[in-house]
Amino acid sequence: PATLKERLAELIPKEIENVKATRAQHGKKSFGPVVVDQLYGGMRGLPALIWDGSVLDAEEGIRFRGKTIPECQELLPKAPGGSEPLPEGLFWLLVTGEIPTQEQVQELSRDWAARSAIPEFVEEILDRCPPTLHPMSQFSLAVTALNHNSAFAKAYQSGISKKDYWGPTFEDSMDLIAKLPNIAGRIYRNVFGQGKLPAIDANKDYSHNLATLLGFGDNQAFVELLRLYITIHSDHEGGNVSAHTGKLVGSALSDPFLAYSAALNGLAGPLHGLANQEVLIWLRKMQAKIGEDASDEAVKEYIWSTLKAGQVVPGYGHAVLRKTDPRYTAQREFALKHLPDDKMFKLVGQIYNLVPDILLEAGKAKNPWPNVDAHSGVLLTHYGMDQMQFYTVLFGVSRAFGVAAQLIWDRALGAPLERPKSYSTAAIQKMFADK
Ligand code: FCX
Repeated sequence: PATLKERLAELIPKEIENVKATRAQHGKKSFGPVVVDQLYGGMRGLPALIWDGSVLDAEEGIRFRGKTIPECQELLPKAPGGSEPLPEGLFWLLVTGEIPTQEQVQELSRDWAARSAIPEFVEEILDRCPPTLHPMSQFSLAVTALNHNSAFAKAYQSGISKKDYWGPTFEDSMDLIAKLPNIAGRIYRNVFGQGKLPAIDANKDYSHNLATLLGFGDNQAFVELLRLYITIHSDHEGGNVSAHTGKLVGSALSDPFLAYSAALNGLAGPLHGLANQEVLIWLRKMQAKIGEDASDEAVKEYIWSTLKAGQVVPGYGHAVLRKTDPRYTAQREFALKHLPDDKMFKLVGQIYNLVPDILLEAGKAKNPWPNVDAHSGVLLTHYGMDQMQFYTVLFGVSRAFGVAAQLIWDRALGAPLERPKSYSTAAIQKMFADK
């Protein structure tokens, strides 16, 4: 069977034609008006980007190349004895739109293991970081430094033709994904003092290796959790902060390492990926204040006190979603299967029954339902990973899959430099002075 790169090489010319035909037929058609509030309002709902890998429906949630999370769980290849999808298969799906064979997925695992080593100077950068530097900052530093060996940057310097951009972008993207476990593992062990980093095993899948580097490789349930975790966090259409940052920076022909480190800096914000850390901190504070088996009344009061202090309830709300996030549901089902009696899991369930009504009553949030971050930390804590400052790093490992797939296609399709127009408030006032 074809390798991922071979299959991609077959798909690209067809897709270039498809885009050409679409633009020829529809290029001048309007999406409708843009209203001034969208300029002030974080561009909500503004049609501005193309990305085929995943599309988010406000009611239904994410679909990866048309497939829901339960469909991915059913259709994507699994590890022997496992029941969660292998993220290798999800990456294949994001890149090609096709479900790979078991053999193709195994080949990806082997390829990534073979590419997994990080340069010694990057190890040194990480080893010199003070343990007080947030793991996400360390992560971003290390990914930036990988640009040292970028195939794309090198090819560009030697005058590569535009039509060949995707080749070295593909190689860099594969290297990027492959090297993240060694970076994440090193950060985890450096910051939280968990012994020496073991080697990647060329016969194990990506998530198993990541779990091993983090010190949880013997726990099959944790390995399964990582497979699910990486799959569901990989992509959330093109406009979220991390995916869009990666795309934007990549549009300047910054290589995938530079583009992805920029994306990581966006993911590190508390309204985005850092929310998984914030949820756990919030839950711990709640437990410290009202005890472990608190009544609904006490929990409600705590939620209200968060809102009254001018803070957000982390893990709830979404810029696009208007229903419970299917990524939350997938994690809840995992918990029901593997840790139904966990106390924190029960607290998360209790909060799920209380927060939406409170957010509705408070009357501001457009979506009172939980997002992906409301659940992930509780699952990790259950298996002993209770260092919440590390959680967003795992999100970052996963989000690389979506951003990398996007970068490859952007370069294949010749996506131009992004450069939207900004306006001053004075210009807006003048423009609509008599209207
Ligand atoms: N708690 C309290 N207030 C909330 C809220 C929440 N969970 N969600 C939204 N609101 C507030 C907003 O802060 C805003 O208040 P303002 O008018 O005073 O500025 C108002 O409700 C309207 O916001 P809304 O349009 O519903 O939401 P946005 O698209 O502006 O923002 C996020 C979306 C996700 C940023 C927002 O819901 C939030 O802050 N949630 C908590 C943080 C979080 O969980 N982030 C993770 C999201 C995601 F899944 C991810 O990227 O990982």
